[in-house]
Amino acid sequence: MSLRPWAIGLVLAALAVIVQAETRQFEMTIEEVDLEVAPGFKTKVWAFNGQVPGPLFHVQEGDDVEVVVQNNTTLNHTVHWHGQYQMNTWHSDGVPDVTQKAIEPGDSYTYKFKAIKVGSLWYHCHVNVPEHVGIRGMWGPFIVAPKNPSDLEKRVTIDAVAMFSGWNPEVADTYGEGGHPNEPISYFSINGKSFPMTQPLRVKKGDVLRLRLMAATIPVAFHPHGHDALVTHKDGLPLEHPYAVDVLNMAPGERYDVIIEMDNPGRWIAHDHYEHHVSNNGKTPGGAVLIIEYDSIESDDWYVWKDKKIEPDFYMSESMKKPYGLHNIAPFKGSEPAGQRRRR
Ligand SMILES: [Cu+2]
Repeated sequence: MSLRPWAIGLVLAALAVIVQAETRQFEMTIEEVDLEVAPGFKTKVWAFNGQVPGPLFHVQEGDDVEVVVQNNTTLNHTVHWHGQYQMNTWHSDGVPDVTQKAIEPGDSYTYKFKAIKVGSLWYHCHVNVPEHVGIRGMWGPFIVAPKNPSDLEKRVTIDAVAMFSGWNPEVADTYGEGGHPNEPISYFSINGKSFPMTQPLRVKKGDVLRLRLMAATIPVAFHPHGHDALVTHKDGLPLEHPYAVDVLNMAPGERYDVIIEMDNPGRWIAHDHYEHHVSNNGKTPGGAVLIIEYDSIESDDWYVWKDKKIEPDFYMSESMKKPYGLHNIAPFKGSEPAGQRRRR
């Protein structure tokens, strides 16, 4: 029996779908560095690839992911891939003493899983979570692109990631301390920086902004001025009925994708509406604040960011446009640690 040309075409198309899933191999280290969060405030962190947030993972639905994680610090860590289903790969779920032995100093561990769940996921350490995740920066974004994006998703012109976290200055210099209930979290940041060290989000009229908001370690009430935000996804999952808000509440760990139509030229603040989250250790202005700048608006002499040095990839928008892979983000890099003090 000989195959007709259309049948051969069908077989080739089916094969193309099967081989489309790629194996993506990555290496990631954990480093001890100091992170400058706000003017005059640095804290010791354990940083994935030396940066906070950790590097951006961007893969496609169905990809097989392998990550070799090398621990270059003096304490144990793991990586939990928050949101991944880990079908038949539960040894890669990253929970110490439950799914693996923690990665000891100088050792590495290889995580392998299939990226089945689509959307805005993240990853974080799962050892002594209140300290390692809560105040030492052990978290980063993991975006899984759908094979068939919705019509709304196809309209997006700017894809941006914003991760919210808090910091405790009282233990900033001392590894092994902090992470206790009711500890004094008094710095609040977006992508590891507090205003005025955050960055503007630059847009033009007609842009469709997709903001992937992630409440990594603190509750957040996100409020963009001048615009409504259409909530389209919760924890990566598409909502059957997207809804519009002007304040979005997020509990720690939650992620929401919102789509904002850039239809109102101006200079607009977008901030966490927990009042003390817009301060730096009690002083305003500060905290989890960004500004949406339309390119058609002239700067003013009195504008707080008139001389701002722009980091175009601060919201990972540049990296999100690159081919799939692991992307290090330069402005997230920590610095050489000073004055090591460690308590075990
Ligand atoms: Cu850790």
